[in-house]
Amino acid sequence: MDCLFCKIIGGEIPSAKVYEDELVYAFRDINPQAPVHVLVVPKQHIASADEVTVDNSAAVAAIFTAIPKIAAAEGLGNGYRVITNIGEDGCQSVKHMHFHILGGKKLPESMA
Ligand code: DGP
Repeated sequence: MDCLFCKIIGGEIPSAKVYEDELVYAFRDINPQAPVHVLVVPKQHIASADEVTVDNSAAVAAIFTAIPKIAAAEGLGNGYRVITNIGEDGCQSVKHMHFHILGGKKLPESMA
């Protein structure tokens, strides 16, 4: 499968890793939109959050267990935002589910 984030997880494409466990990989976004901008992805290829099922939902639980650890390590004690884009209207550019952690400043109130 020709998937950019699968290649990053596999080390074929370099990334600035910030966290890894059995199910989860997290790395800095190449085009940061806030002082802290980390992408958290399942090691298993899941195309988007719209593809989550009871059979693969352990990956989502693992991601949301990792997120507070990453946020603490990044110094985001004052708050942060977690976003996942889905499909065409959601402007998802990479078809491997990922959660953006954005923080390090007061974020805009508007989300859309
Ligand atoms: P989205 O638009 O939600 O699909 O977000 C995809 C993000 O992936 C976007 O913020 C930029 C980031 N990105 C794309 N290619 C690379 C890459 O090769 N390395 C890293 N670190 N991030 C990438």
